[in-house]
Amino acid sequence: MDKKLSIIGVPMDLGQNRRGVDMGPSAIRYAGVVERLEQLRLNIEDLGDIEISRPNPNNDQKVDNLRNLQEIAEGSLRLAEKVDEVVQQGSFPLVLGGDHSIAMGTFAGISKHYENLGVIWYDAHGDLNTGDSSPSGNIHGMPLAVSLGIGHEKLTNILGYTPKIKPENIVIVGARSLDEGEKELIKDKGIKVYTMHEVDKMGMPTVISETMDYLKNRTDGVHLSLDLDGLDPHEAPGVGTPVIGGLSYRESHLAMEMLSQSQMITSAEFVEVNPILDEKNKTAGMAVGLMGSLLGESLK
Ligand code: HAR
Ligand code: MN
Ligand code: MN
Ligand code: MN
Repeated sequence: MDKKLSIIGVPMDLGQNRRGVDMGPSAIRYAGVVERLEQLRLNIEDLGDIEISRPNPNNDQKVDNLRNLQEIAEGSLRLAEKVDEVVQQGSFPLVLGGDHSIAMGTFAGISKHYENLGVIWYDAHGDLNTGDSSPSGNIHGMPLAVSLGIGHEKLTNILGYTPKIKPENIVIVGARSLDEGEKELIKDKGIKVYTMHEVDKMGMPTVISETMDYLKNRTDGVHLSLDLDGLDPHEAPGVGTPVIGGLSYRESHLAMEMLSQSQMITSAEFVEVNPILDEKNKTAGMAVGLMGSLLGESLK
């Protein structure tokens, strides 16, 4: 039997300030994700989109420096329940964002099925803020902290358990914009980080080999959370918080191929595609290209 894969769209844009990232799942579908993955002898089902409610646009809904807390917590729970179901059925969850706040729901649904879920956080940012440390109040800058059990209880306790992830099971790749509070947390918790400095010095092949060696013996599943702003905005302009000096498409493509060959990846999400800021849907197209490589496409 072909391997089963379930696509779940999350039209979430409440975790940040710029509208448009809610159309990410449509843009990725329009770029041909289903057709592309069907060529890999995968048994694909597209489960459509999770319902995300609209907050009142006339007031800035901030609780404890957490913008749109209630709507994000509710949407995350719906996503978590769907992801949980998919994993239970033995299918590979492929989650399409939406902003990165959706990772809280994805982790909640996946991690209950693993003792030691590993995470590769491919991102320009650490997303390790709390309401106290966040400069913006944007929850898309917090999901990794939340998954460690650090943050508002409405977020840390999605599906009724916390923490979702242990700090020693996380590897961040591509970081180049970390806030002071995030740097402290990284030191405190001993989180493994390959910033752009290390990627440039060591090269992507070494970074990914080391990442796989590091996670191999300590985890029983590995989730890839890929934020398209990890890529350089000259190549991938369709993101809400671009940071110059990023990863190239070629480096990223190679990283996906190496991860594919390792057969270690058990779930994935691709987030922060914003078609309004994009050029002719090319960032969504890159996301689809990276998904193809991650899931087994080869060049010969
Ligand atoms: N660190 C900043 C903040 O917390 C910017 C976060 C941007 N996050 C994302 N996800 N785009 O990586 O506000
Ligand atoms: Mn992110
Ligand atoms: Mn980011
Ligand atoms: Mn460089």
